Amino acid sequence: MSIAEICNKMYGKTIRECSNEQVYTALLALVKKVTEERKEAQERQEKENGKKVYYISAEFLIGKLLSNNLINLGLYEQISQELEENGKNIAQIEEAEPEPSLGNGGLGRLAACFLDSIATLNLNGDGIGINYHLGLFRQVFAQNKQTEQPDYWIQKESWLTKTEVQYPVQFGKLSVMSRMYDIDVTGYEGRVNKLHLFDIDTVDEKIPMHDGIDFDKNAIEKNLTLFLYPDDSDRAGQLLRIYQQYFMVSNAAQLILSECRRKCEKAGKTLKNLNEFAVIQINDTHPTMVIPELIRILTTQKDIDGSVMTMQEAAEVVTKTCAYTNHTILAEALETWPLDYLEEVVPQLVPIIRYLDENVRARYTDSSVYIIDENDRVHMAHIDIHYGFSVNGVAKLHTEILMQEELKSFYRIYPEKFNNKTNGITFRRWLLHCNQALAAYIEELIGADFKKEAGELSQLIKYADDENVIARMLEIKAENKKRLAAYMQEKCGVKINPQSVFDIQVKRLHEYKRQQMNALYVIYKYFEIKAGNIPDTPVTVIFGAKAAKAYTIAKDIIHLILCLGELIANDPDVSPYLKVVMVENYNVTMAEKLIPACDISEQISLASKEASGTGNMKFMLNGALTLGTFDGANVEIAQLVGKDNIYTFGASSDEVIAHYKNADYCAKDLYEKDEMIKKCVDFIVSDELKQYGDEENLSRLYHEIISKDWFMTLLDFKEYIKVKEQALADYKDRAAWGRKMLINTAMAGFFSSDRTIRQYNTDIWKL
Ligand code: F55
Repeated sequence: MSIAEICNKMYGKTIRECSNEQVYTALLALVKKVTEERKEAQERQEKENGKKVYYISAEFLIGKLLSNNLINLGLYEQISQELEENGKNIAQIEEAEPEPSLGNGGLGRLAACFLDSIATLNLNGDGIGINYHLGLFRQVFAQNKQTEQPDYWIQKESWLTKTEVQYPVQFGKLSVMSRMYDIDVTGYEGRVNKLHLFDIDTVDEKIPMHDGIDFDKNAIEKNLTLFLYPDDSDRAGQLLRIYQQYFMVSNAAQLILSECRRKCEKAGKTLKNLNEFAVIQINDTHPTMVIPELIRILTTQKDIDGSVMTMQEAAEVVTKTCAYTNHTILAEALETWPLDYLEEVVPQLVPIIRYLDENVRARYTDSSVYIIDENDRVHMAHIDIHYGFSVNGVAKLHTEILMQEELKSFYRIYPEKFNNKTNGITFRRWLLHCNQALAAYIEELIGADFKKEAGELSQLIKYADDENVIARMLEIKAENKKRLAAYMQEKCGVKINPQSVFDIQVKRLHEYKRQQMNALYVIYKYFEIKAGNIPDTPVTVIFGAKAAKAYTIAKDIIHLILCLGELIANDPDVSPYLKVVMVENYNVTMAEKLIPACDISEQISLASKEASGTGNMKFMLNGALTLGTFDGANVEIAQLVGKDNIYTFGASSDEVIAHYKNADYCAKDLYEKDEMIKKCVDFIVSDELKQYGDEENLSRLYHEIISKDWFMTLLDFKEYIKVKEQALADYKDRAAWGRKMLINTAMAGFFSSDRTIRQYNTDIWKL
């Protein structure tokens, strides 16, 4: 069916007469129908007897799906042409689609890229997660501060399909009935898989955010799937999170076991062979309770042959089925739940967790590998490592640090379980869709193979010294910058100069990611310009970041950036040369607009702290040059492009780790002994800046930096300035810069999530 027919059927109108919203809804119907047909064809072909990967994750930051699905189904060209012929524009239709905000940041977005690649590689694999009614909050700035608003992303017509699948989930004091919703995951010229999102029918969306959440029986039923990770700084918040996690994994376990029972029966086997039919990838520790939950079910319900497994048998089967991915080495981010919280929410798991812990204690004397510690806290990652067959980090350096530092006692016991899987991104969304001009030009140069085989991008290298190619690359970048400027003007009412250097730092706000160091650079540059050192090319520093609602210092950093933006905009001496913008409500959709327009990609985390980063890969692919520390996947980017095509600086991870071990880092010393550092940091609490902001927030941040600076901003600050100034100076030589851009795009093939998923499959899943 054509769009015209659907518009006619749904609204009795022509495409031209329909609103963008109506056309969007018509396209939603069309894509769903095509996907349905593909699924049916797929089901006719395959017997569904093989092994399947279940990617369980509390977050799937899938972004808008219309264009993505059209591209993957091979319909994009045709549809955008039909729309064009009828006075509509696909980009404007896309504006009508709400973005599902089912993730915080990198971890959730990674899960979404992985689903795309699993389907593209024709692997049988589904995602399992939670259907949060209000995903992550919508960020709204008021008085130069972040406020959090509810984001009602689910509309009457959406990509969600309500299914008849329901499972009972038993908590300590109540039981609920779940409902499964599905979103089809289309592969690029590949199969259709599913994202299963569990929900309950009783959620009450009308509960106002500020009412606080009451944890009686009724409230859980109303709140369970309402928010994505509500503030967990108090007991109530943490309990809700355990409720959500168990809800997710109990549904996952029931779904997986019901699918596997069917397959086992057909094959004349029992659930003792579970690992021949299923492999479960545990995305960080949020789904870890799937391990005790599976053991619980396998030791209480009858197997196909009527037998019931012993604890030991069940633990063995589950260990062969589960694999764990670690995404952080920040100690404060490693989940440990107090045993009495688990006792309250999931008492049925406690004897199993105790059994698993006793087993560990019987085998090992090193108390650092126990599951339950001396304070009766349950270390979730320890369950995964003992009772899973694979432990992976997400970049070479990260995995190295896991093995040598954070998890070294585990690495000693289980060296064979540890492996690295450097993250990746889907090139469909992060090149073909978000940068259509560049994708088309690459196709002109090297053909279309790179769309399926990202490694083919390396063929671009042969044009590294071709002036015309470089000129065209620069032209495409300039067009993308103009488009972003127009978009920001229209949507946010901010004017940015498309001739300026676009220096962009977009990612969650965290002290370790050091947005505060970039803000200090802005202060430095402000002084420079005031002193008459006018930059050759104006600079636009763009930030985008949400801070967790209860993360005070992170919110203070946002306040600093917004105040600086206002102060500079109001200063006619400086504003022609320097502009600071913080985009509101940074999300996947905004990323798709910012990344193709970027010149300098800020990846400035304190070495050893950013497990991988994936924004760094998106920027590189789109021809931005990285300004970064030797952290996470930056290390691998630097190796690939070579030192002339990246701007690196800062203390190494070894140095940083040594500082922590020796407790010898002192921010105060650096602040007092260096006049320039002192001048920049003091500006945070200057009268000039306070005009635009709040004394309390600014002085709290100031004191944090001079007295604590846990992530060593001042350690790297001077070198950061130096290298950033070098990058800005290099920008002037457009041809040389364009060559660096081309090399970055050419070498980005390694960071395709197709490569990552092939490695997961070869080394871990073995589908
Ligand atoms: C979300 C919820 C909790 Cl409770 C803890 C962490 C998160 C989260 O969003 N983590 C996250 O995004 N981690 C990031 O994962 C990426 C994908 O592996 C990495 O690239 C990135 O370095 C890491 O910080």
